[in-house]
Amino acid sequence: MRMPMGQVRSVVVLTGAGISAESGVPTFRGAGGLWRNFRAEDLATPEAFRRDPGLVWEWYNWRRSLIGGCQPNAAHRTLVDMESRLEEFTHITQNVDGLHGLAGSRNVVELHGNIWRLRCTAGCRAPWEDRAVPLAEMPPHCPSCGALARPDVVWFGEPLPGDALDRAFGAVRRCQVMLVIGTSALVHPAASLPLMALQRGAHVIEINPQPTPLSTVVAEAIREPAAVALPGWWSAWQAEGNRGKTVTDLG
Ligand code: BV8
Repeated sequence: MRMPMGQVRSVVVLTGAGISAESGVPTFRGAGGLWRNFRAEDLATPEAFRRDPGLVWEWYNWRRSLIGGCQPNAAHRTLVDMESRLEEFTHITQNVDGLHGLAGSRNVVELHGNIWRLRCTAGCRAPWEDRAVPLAEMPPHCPSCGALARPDVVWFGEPLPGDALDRAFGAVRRCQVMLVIGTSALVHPAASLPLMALQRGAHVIEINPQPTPLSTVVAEAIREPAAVALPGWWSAWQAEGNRGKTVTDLG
């Protein structure tokens, strides 16, 4: 079913680990995924960190070294172009790899935090960026008060940042089109965003080489890798006269 081009005023994009796959960042649940070697419950939880902060930091230090060598791909770059041309465009990501920012996306809603930011476990100060690979100190400590530092990411069982969730839900309520790119749609509450968009009558498009729980309910399921499908989709959108215009311009 084709998208109602003329009625589009607001576009939302939700990305998951799959958009970074072609940059060489392992996904969480796919073949060779990050979780394959570790159970998420063992490492990405506050309990795991309390039990063995050194082990959890070893995992994050390893992931940072993996991601540190990766560059954004054509899908990341296409989202930068969309952000610059679409009047109402909200980019939401579950990813913590920072590749959207590296590609040049300026206004990304990071639902699960960012692996390049650390925060003080005593809460004495705001989170800070540390891109050192490997980390200078293991495990790292707060430069202000000396307490143990933690990755500034959302672990399982932890609430998502309220401001990020508010922005995400607000944008989904307003959108006519939502692109869901590279996510298994299993992790909540992020996975509820496409369902909310569908309930409100938005045209939801999934880009994923594999089927997900969303595949049977979205308007379009594009079974291709993001770095191939998204540039093509965006070119077709612009060719059909939606050169970054909203419905008021299109008449
Ligand atoms: C919370 C940061 C409450 C850390 C991450 C039962 C039902 C519903 C919910 C739950 C439940 N049981 C427990 C829960 C809650 C839980 C949850 O959802 N669990 C799931 C597993 C069932 N959620 C939480 O705990 C959340 N918090 O609920 O708090 C609360 C409220 C108030 C007070 C206290 C508590 C927190 C969730 C956040 C967890 N943190 N990451 C870190 O990364 O170290 S989640 C982690 O998974 C990443 O952020 C990742 O992005 C995210 C989702 O995974 P995906 O991005 O989808 O990646 P995945 O590998 O799964 O899929 C990749 C896809 O890409 C695949 O489909 C593949 O086919 C596709 N692909 C591959 N190559 C390509 C491609 N696509 C396109 N192109 C390609 N080339």
